[in-house]
Amino acid sequence: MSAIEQVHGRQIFDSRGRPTVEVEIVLDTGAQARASVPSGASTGTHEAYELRDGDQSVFDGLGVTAAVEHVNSEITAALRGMDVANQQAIDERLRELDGTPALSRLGANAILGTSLAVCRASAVAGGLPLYRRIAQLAGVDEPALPMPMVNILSGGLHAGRGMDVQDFLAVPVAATSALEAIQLTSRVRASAARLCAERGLPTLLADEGGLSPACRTGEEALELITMSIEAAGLQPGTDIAIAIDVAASSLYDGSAADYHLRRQERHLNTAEMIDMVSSWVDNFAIVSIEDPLDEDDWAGWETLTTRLGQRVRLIGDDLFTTNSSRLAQGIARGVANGVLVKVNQNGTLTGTLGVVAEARAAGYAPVVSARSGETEDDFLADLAVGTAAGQIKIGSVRNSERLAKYNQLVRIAEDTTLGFRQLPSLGSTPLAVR
Ligand code: 2PG
Ligand code: MG
Repeated sequence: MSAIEQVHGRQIFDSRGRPTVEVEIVLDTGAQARASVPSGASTGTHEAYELRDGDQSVFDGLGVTAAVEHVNSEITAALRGMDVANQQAIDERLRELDGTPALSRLGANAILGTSLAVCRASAVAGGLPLYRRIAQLAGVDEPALPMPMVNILSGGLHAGRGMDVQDFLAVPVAATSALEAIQLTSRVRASAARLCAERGLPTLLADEGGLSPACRTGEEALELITMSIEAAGLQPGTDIAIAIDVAASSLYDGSAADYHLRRQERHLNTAEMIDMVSSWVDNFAIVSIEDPLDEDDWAGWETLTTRLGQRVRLIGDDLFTTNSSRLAQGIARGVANGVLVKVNQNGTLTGTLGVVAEARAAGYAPVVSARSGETEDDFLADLAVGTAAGQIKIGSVRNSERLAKYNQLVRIAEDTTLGFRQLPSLGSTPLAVR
């Protein structure tokens, strides 16, 4: 047994320069490990609670000194002496200590940083690569490298609302290895940048390293990404498929009960949103759509899933917020067929692994995902491999906080016993479309 001797928190800074929590675990053997916490911009209402100081005179209220203080006082006192190998007991202890459903007392950021650092420390103590340790905890016999979905064009809250839809991503369905996946999507990103430059569109980077060409409509962006795939000498659908994250909760206007597409000055109701998204699926090589409707529009999601659920992967992000009871509700209502997995939406590693297992048991594809605000921590790469999730969403192949994760996948791929996940099919329908 290796006992926890100290849990030490500190305030560091994420890829948007905003404060975030980093936690360092020290074991009685002297071994140490640390982890840090990501942060979203298009956050779901039902996410675990990110504790911010709120003092507007310091970092616009975004400081996390209270959360850090909780790590350095209550959390370290509660965990001191516990066996670092007992992740589940530690995560339960953290939840009990907090005592609120959304972890709002101590802060989900304080708790998650601790939970992830504990996992890393237990990998160090056990002499295991992190992905092997996660596989042990997840009960996964065959860890596997994931298929990435790579951000090419960005809008929404990641790009000053320059486009209404948040993400257009490339999925390298023809890739047979993680390295080839990175190489193929890099070609698409490079040709998208070339096309933007030729058309006089901006090529500066959005929050996740994608381009934000300010297309007025979803169709324009889909045409641009399709042309980028072709200009890279690749075939849309068979080499590179397209994924979309509409992030529709950030378009939804609760008082008017409609979706506001600001770039076109159009307001759509749920049925019109479903029609729009369906026409995209008819006309472009789309394999998955995330959050095409608002996080609480359950009835709309039911209609949408009946209409498109056999043709594309419908992924709930703000809808499920990596939360067991919301996912259970979705499964019971036949809503969506995929779930985005974000550790900080849940708050603990054990809770996150539970969501992955529940998704898998119901035939929902898990997609392990970064946030728009990230640090150099590469935990996510090991999480995707260790859970054999099948898919990972990190952002674009730009910016060190993104590349940290891609580079970790490259390192993990040196373990030649690991397989690489092709895109899972939907029933009998292969997901690469044309
Ligand atoms: C999303 C994520 C990552 P954010 O919506 O899926 O792209 O964005 O971290 O801002 O919620
Ligand atoms: Mg999303």
